Amino acid sequence: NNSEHVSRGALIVLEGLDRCGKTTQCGKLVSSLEGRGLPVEAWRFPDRNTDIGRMISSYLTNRSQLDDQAIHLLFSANRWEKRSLMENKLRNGITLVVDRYSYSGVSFSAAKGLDIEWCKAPEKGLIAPDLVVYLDIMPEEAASRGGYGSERYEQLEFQRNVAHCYRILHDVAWKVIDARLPLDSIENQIQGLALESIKSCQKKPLSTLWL
Ligand code: Z5A
Repeated sequence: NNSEHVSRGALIVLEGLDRCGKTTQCGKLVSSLEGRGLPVEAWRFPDRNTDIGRMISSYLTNRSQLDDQAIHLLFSANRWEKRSLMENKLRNGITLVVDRYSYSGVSFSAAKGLDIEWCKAPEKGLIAPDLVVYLDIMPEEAASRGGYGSERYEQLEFQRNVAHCYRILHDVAWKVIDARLPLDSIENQIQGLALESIKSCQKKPLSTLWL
């Protein structure tokens, strides 16, 4: 472990409603950072490859039922089971570009009517992102992109509630980008923000979320 000799990587999170373009933009950002020779990895939550992730996937595809509180804690546990690996990667200089994080966790559960503070509690102490990019889109517009599949949350009315909860969580450090802009324009904006964050986080220690 040579982590004491390398600058740490940045934790970069993309958030937004379903179909806002997060997955597309995470891919573009990772390629462009790789192209600059920067160490970077693409991550996403839920990570469906673990035992907990498989339980989440089964719930999302309506193959199992769980109480709202139970699924909330599983989503959170799925982040906790990855926390130490994330820390190792960041300390070893690798930037992580993450498609959804705790903000999705809280917004999607609070959208069902769970208390927002209750929803935040299990997220406290996870690694805080250095940059949160919110791809802003009206639920109606996201729905019109088509491809709402058959997963549990892919319904317009529910996405409206999620948008409302994201607005409550919204903090001044978030960078909000209009998700209706052309792909290239969004890509360029995110790239600029990411490079700035990678540079500035080198002087900052890792910090914890919501503590
Ligand atoms: N969830 C939760 O409840 N709790 C948690 O803690 C977490 C998640 C982490 C699964 O997530 C569900 O889990 C999710 C939240 C909940 N439910 N919902 N809804 P997921 O990450 O597996 O699935 P997703 O986030 O819904 O991914 P997605 O459907 O792939 O959406 P996306 O990544 O935001 O969009 P995209 O695939 O990049 O783009 C969508 C389409 O729009 C595609 O055809 C693009 O070509 C097009 N697109 C993209 N950008 C543009 C622009 N700029 N203009 C025009 N068209 C565009």
